[in-house]
Amino acid sequence: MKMAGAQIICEGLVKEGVEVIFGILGGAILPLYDTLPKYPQLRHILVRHEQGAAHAADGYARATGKVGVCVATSGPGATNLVTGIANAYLDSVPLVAITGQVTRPFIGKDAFQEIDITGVTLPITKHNYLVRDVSSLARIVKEAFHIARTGRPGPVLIDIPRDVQIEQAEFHCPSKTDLLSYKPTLQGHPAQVKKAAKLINEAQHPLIIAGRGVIISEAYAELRQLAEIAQIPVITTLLGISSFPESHALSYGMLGMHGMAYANMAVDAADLIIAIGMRFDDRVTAKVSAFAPHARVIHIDIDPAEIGKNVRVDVPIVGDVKIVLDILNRLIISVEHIAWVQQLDDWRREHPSTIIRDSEGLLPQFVIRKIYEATQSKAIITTGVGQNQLWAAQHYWYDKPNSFISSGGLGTMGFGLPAAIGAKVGCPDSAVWVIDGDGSFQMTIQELATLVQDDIAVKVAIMRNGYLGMIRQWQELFYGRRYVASLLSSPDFVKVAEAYGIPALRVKHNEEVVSAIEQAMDYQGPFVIDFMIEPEENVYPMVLPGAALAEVLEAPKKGVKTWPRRSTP
Ligand SMILES: Cc1ncc(C[n+]2csc(CCOP(=O)(O)OP(=O)(O)O)c2C)c(N)n1
Ligand SMILES: [Mg+2]
Repeated sequence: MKMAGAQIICEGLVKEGVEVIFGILGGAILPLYDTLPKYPQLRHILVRHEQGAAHAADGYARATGKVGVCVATSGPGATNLVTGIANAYLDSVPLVAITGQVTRPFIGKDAFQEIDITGVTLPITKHNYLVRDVSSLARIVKEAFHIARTGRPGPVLIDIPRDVQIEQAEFHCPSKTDLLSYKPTLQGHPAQVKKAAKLINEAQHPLIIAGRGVIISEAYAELRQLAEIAQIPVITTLLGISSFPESHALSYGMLGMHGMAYANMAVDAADLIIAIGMRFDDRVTAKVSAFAPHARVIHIDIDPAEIGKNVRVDVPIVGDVKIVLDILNRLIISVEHIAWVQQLDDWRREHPSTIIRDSEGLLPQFVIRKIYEATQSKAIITTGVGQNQLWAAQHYWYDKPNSFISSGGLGTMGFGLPAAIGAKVGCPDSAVWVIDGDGSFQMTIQELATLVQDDIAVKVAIMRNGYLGMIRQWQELFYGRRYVASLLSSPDFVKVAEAYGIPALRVKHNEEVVSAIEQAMDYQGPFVIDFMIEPEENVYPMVLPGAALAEVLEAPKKGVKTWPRRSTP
């Protein structure tokens, strides 16, 4: 049966199991929008800025494991997606971005709202297409989803001229996608897996570093099994948070620039690093030449390009984390590393890292801890970028798999709110909180309207310090406290929220925190809380740029109060 290109796109989306698309319309994508009412199974969520569409699709994809879909018109609509696409690219998030393009005869003529978006996004997409022939559209949509979700996931963009959306063709979709030059390796090489098992079985001080690959591969049980069989301590990257329950006795938190001191010390002392689905980002390794100086390194990753990129690797295993661990675990001998685990526990006692000092003023760490307690570690947390993000990583303890959604690779301010929209739409039964900065929040604040129009019950906790805080922290530490352009005014967020039709509270004192959180949770719809936190609070621990992981700066120790990190030990 013949159908218009726009209908072919919708048929393709339905076949791929798409349920939600985030977007904003415009002239070049009108034929697609005009067709949407024929497909009520495709829920469209109108955002207020295309960056919001891309981040919402990203949050949706991370929270559900499905492919997120965003749609924009040509020119400015397409370029507004760019930051969101780059964000998904760096964090390996499966996304399909559909953009309208000017009609084929106008391509290359600097037509109204013409931008070469496939050119622009070439380095930040896993693959992209400009569709010149309507008869290839069904195949391309299928391929795009296949590429986005398989192997190392990533964003794929399909740019579709308006006349291609209108032109008719037979709907012919191949039953299978077979791309000669694209065959991700899923099975780890058996000899390499054996070598890895031998190293693990011989190690005295083994340490697992879990990354987002564990979450993407849903290898929670396999990771836990490996850790438990051989009693191996587990630390995570920022994006690996919630790949392993943080209340587990073998969990030692996040490593890296703002990681736990004891996690960084463990890397320094380990004789074997088992790096799983992570990519040795510079925020993780700190000074590369001093990274894990006593350790052999096993690196399991689905992307061969990651092997040996930043850190020398003794046993590379290219494959899907879940499949590799499943085989590896069968070769691991059950042992206990009593002295080693004891050593980490001692370090954790001596360098608690998540202490919250007594303070008259409202501390962000305290607020986040209270959100953690109130939600009982069951919420999905998304974040802005900056201090708020690191406090959210450090002071909420993630037990629920895949419950921390944050912009790691690109570090995109403004990610939190739209990502939460996507997460809540994808997981309506989960509580979803954004822990945001006052600067980050203002970058995509307009998405409050999306919460209202589509009745999305996201709870927003703004850590208002009146600064671009992380930048101010760097100015304090490295630029002689010269706070050039980091002092940040903000509107009255309570009034702003109310203007959008969202109830909101301002919290200035410790005693008000719990009741405000409870009010937000009791309310059925979206809710905003403006927490007026101590303006010059810093994020610690911190590894200074250029320093080794083990040279970690800890929070000042005076008048501290410690919260027990976990029941055991
Ligand atoms: C889009 C974007 N622009 C600039 C930066 C650089 N940057 C990193 S953190 C930060 C400050 C963030 O301020 P805020 O959201 O208030 O968070 P805080 O650190 O105060 O918690 C800035 C400007 C960035 N990461 N992203
Ligand atoms: Mg701030």
